[in-house]
Amino acid sequence: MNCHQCQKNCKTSKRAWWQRLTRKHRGKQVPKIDGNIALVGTPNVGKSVLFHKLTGIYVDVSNYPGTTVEVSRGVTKIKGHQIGVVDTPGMYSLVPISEEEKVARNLLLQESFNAVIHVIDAKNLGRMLPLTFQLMEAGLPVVLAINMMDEADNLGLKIHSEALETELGIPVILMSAALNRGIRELKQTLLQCLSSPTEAILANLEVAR
Ligand SMILES: Nc1nc2c(ncn2[C@@H]2O[C@H](COP(=O)(O)OP(=O)(O)O)[C@@H](O)[C@H]2O)c(=O)[nH]1
Ligand SMILES: [Mg+2]
Repeated sequence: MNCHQCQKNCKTSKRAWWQRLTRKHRGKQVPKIDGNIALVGTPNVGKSVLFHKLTGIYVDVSNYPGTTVEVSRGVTKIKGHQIGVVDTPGMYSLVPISEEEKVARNLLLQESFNAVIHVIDAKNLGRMLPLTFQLMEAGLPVVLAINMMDEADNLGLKIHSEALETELGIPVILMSAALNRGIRELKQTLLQCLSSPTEAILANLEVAR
């Protein structure tokens, strides 16, 4: 039996259902956002795992305008503050080659962030730090999240985060997003970024088309 053969008055029940739904959401306010952060880095470093650890399950996934590249957005709550989080597509360089890299770069250029978290793989520091420098040179408020520390530990690799912090002059956090390691420290750092927002100096970078 399909809907049109149903004995009930469908029109009435549909209206009642819609009224119930709108009543439920009436009066609810859109949460006030206290700041915005972006997750950037090459593919497979754990950006999306970290994104979900920060934001939970309620995320908005949409195509970046004019492209088929998906961008996820969510909100993280830290000590009463609501912070917008965007998970950017994988990028190797601020000089884009792929569609994904163009989208990631355009996001960084067109939106304003309190912190740009560069997520890197602890096992491949040398290969990944050049993008950190590019992001810093672009004037972005970079926080370096050295992820996959569990794997680095298993390989006997030691990373001196304090020395790196001093050398680079930016916050450095050792973490294993998949194991919830370092998430608390990262959130603490993000709170500090909220109270001292840095304006990106992007004048010398043109938006890639
Ligand atoms: N061992 C380990 N694996 C991780 C960690 N974080 C992420 N991964 C894994 O790395 C892979 C890539 O993660 P994903 O978040 O999709 O990377 P993305 O491409 O940067 O978004 C997945 O298989 C994750 O489960 C971590 O801290 N430790
Ligand atoms: Mg991802």
